[in-house]
Amino acid sequence: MGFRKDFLWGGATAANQCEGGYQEGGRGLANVDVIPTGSERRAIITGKRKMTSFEEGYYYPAQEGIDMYHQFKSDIALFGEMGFKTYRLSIAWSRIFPQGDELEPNEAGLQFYEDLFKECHKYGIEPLVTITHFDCPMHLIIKYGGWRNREMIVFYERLCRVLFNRYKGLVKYWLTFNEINMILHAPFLGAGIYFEEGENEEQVKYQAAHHELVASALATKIAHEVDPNNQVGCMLAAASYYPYSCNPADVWEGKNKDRGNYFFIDVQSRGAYPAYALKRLEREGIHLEMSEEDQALLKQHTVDFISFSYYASRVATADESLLAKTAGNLFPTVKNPYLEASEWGWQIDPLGLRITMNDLYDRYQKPLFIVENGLGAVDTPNEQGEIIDDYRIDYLAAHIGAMRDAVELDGVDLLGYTSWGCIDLVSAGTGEMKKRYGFIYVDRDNQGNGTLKRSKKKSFDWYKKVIATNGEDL
Ligand code: P53
Repeated sequence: MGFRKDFLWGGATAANQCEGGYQEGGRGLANVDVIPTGSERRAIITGKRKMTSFEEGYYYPAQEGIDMYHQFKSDIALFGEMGFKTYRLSIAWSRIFPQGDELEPNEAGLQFYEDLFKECHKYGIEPLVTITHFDCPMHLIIKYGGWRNREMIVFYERLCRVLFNRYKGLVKYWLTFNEINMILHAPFLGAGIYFEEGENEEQVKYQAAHHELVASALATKIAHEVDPNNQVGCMLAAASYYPYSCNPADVWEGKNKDRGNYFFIDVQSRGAYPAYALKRLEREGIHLEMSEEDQALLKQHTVDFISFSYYASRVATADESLLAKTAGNLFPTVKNPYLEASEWGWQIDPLGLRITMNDLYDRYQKPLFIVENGLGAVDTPNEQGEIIDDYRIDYLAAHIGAMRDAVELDGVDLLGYTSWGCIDLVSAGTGEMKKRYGFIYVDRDNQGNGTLKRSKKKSFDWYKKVIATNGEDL
């Protein structure tokens, strides 16, 4: 009963939110570097406001992140102390190919990750590597237009070949694109795309998505060729939509909203564009350049497992007047009157995780991997300087409990769980430091002040116990 014996407990980060060192080791500039905090952030990540270099008067939190580039050894030691079996991290593409279109990789960048992976193995930690978590070399955006351009597949393939060959034996678990559906909601952050006046944005986004889907299949093919032990996953920003009411129009809306996200995984896991998507694209006058070779590749090289993030469930309605009452986040949702929300308006719904797991497992019948989940909250040290984050423990205990139900009671096959931001890092949505997810506190504020010193929160020992008991003692 319970979780597998080899269940992969751990935590997750992304290069752009923790590494910093943006000019170190020959690293090139990336989209994530030039995204500032503040009121224009949303317009920038959604591709409406173009920012392609540093501008006067803005603060760019990714430049230094939490300085993990320099502190990864002591940070990984702390993960080891908690008993992590896995650590999810991402590769900063522009460390490996600073411009993106070079023929030869940058050795300093490759060495950095090699050292990092070796450090993980010292503690028996299996790296889980996201090949791209939102970042794209800036040169590829300026010269080629990011993922809107088919050439990107060539550059991504080159990156993948280098990674799979260099890290053979060090890395076994790979994710091709973080939250691949984010391309629809934050195209500059997700895929290096900004829009030109008057262009058909949906056309651009779906063509770019097609390029990513083909690149993902190609990566899966190469990963398996280089090492048959490699396991490749897709990654979805998941959470099922609930219909706001039993009005069939709301139910239908919910189903279509879900399909808007499943579309990507349907292609990556089942190997073809689903009928509903082809019909919708046709109806909306979106024409995709898609060759027979593309279709064969998609068919033959489907993913080994389904990974996803889950923070909050979503609500769909056909009633336009309710849609105005959105509750935080980049995903359109109506406020759910039955749920409490976080300080950032993300609704807290542990059962929703079990529902989402069941939906995904019913649909794909492949092992699942929860690679992000957690509570973004303000942590205030007490007089002794400790962080007593019982709210975080409550959130995680409830979600891990629901995940255990999905495994024990529903029979879902789950490979592992990595909580998001196991060490405090920069928020992707807002660029803030004060939206914290970690078991480890980092002394740094929204303006970039602070010593960067690490300290354990109350949840540190709690998670250590959860791992030691394989999720029995929450
Ligand atoms: P933050 C929303 C906005 C941006 C990225 O988000 C997101 C989401 C949530 O669906 O996706 C993931 O930092 C992402 C992480 C991110 C995390 O959610 O805005 O993969 O990079 O940090 C949490 O609180």
